[in-house]
Amino acid sequence: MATAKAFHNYINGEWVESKSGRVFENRNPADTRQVLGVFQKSNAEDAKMAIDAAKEAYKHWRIVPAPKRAEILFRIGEMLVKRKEEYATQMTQEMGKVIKETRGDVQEAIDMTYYMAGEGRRQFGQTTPSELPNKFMMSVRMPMGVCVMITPWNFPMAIPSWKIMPALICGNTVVFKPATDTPLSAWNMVKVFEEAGIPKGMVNLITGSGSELSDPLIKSEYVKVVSFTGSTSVGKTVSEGCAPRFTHTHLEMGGKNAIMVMDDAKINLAIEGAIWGGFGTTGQRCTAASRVIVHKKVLKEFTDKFVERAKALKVGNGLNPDVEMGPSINESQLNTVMEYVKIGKEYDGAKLLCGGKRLTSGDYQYGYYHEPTIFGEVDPKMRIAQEEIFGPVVSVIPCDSLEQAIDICNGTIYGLSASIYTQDVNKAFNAMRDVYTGIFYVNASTIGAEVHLPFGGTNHTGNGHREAGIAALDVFSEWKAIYVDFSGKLQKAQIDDFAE
Ligand code: UN1
Repeated sequence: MATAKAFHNYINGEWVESKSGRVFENRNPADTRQVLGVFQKSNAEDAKMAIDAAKEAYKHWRIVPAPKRAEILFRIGEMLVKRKEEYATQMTQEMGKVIKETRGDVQEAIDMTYYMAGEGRRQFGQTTPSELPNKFMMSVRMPMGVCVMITPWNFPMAIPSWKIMPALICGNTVVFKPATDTPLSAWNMVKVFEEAGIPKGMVNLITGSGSELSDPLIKSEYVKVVSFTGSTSVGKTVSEGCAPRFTHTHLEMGGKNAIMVMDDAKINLAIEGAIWGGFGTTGQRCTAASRVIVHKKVLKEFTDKFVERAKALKVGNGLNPDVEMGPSINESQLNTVMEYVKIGKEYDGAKLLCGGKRLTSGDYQYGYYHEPTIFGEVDPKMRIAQEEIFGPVVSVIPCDSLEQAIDICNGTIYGLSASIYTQDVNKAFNAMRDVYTGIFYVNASTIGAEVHLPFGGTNHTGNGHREAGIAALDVFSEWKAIYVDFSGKLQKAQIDDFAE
């Protein structure tokens, strides 16, 4: 067997091995015989070096004019465009989602890069009249310093770009720790940064396990922002780890998103939305539609057709353009899916309508494949309807009215995305107002957010911040209020304030 290519960390503008002397393999979840490369299993020393490099680079980068910072981002965007197909192909190989979706992932990174490059000429603050004559006042966004990005495997280029691009345009420097399942896409992205000519230390990449790197990264006194996307339980650990130093955190965590299908909905459209939202990315999106709340009047028609469509989905290697659903990311994720199918059947007592099994025949034996699975007659309190599964498992929950659908929709600890299918504008607006999520769709699925609106959720999905859109700048910059007094004297009103 040919030896797999070794990929290195990128620290202070150099490609370097980990001080640990250890590496880990990156295997294709669609065919685990394929090793895509070996990557550095970094340790605390590597984390420290990366943080030091970012800290040093910050001294210069923070004063580079934002429109000049933007020029580098525009170059990165152009290079990503040229490499889109190559990077999408490698992404499908390393994490399994189908090629159409990985093209979308790279495209989202391109879109975010251009969008944030545009912010280089905006980053507007406020100017407002002073109470005093001959005095101006304004607010400006200031960069913060070293930002640590801990990113997930399900959007291996898009999500890092949501964090890195706004951080850079605001004048910060970055330590990037991608998920262990997708180091190649992270490496590809950083390769583009290097070739676009970023100053050394501006972006540093260290690969390795979260459990080993989390503490040295988030507990460093030099790190000013930690931006994390992943599970709610890990997010809690990140939050607690950052709290003693008041390090700013941006957390984007779990979801249990619902599509509501009303009795006046266009049923076929709703079914397409439920298929795309439930089984796109093999259900491994935080925005995945893992619950479909259906009005009883259309329940039978919807369910029959939904199950028929799910059964017909072509599961396989995502590089095959006909394939509609790829494998789970790894064995442990597949085991979670199988565990939840068992919980649904045995503990919850829900009705399994289709799927429910791992696929093992033929070429499936080499990957982590599972059938698209639908449970019917699901009670909203069942575990399968409450807990994030992150796999191709959808619960159909019956309802009697819009009000009940909204209650069910709001009845989990999460609040990322939701959608309604209806032809009634009043129902749509009612739901839009009363559903407590960060993202809401009308007559579209729960997935497909674009880069220029805020992305994030309520409740245990987030901690109040949003990425994407202008909102992202609030994560990676701090306001400074500036008063300029050109009266040349201590103005009386100021004295009065003190005299009171
Ligand atoms: C995620 O699920 O982790 O809105 C991100 C969407 C994608 C991003 C999803 N643009 O579904």
